[in-house]
Amino acid sequence: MIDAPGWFTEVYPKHGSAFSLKVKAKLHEEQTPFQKIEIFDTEWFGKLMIIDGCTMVSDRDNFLYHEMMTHPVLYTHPNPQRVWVIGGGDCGSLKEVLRHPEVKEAVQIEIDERVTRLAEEYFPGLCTSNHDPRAQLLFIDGIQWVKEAAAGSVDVIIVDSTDPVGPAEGLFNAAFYRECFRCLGPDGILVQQSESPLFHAELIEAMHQTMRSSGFADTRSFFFPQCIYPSGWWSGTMASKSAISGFREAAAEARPFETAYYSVDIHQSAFATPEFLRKRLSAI
Ligand code: AG3
Repeated sequence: MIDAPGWFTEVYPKHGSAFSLKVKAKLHEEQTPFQKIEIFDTEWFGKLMIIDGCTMVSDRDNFLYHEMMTHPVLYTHPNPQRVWVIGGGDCGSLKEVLRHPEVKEAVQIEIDERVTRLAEEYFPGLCTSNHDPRAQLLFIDGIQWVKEAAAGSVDVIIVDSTDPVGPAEGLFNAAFYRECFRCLGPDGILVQQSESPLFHAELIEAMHQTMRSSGFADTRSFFFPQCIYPSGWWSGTMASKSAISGFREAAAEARPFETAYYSVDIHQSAFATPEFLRKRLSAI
């Protein structure tokens, strides 16, 4: 079954499960210095980008992930003017960030330029803000970038990476979080994609612990559906330099752009923590 012709399948061996999409054609395949990238045209999910065998983006459902990796954090920070997206080479997060008029500069720091070039070709809808005068696209290592950047030089850091293996592994440890902490201004917030609450609860717990021990005063996870990712249920985790006490609800309500998923209700409900995770996180 798993190798059924005409289907793309990502297998999760550890969790005895898999996810498949019916494909019409493979449009592209290349090995970059960092990873293998494949692009498919699918039956119902539109274009699909795969990196090292893992689903990254589909036309159909990427709005869930990109809206949730950007709007909750930007409406939690009191005044987000300077934003970095680490990873995020498909430019979907960058596009959502630039919908906020209060953002004055957004820097995307992607290690693999090919991800962006292929997104421009196959996912033009994600790249519509790449030429926004506030945007800067860099193709360098995000770990190096945070090491060299000036203290207090950013308000929000969004880590939009692949799973914590391969090129993204170094984005999930204390050394990286400490540099992010140093780069962030006084109310600065880091938000990072944090995998599946069902499959990776121990990773989410470890992230909270490591973020706190790296200096962050407050950490919160939020949850959203993402059917092309393992278990179909995904999360992001925020680490804030100051205590998080709610969000800019009136501004979120009056947002001057359209969303397909994010709303004030979604923002509030996304932070409700499932009991099995609350038990793990309550001691941190
Ligand atoms: N970033 C998260 C991808 C993780 C998916 N994991 C998997 N399929 N095993 C996606 C990049 C979107 N900008």
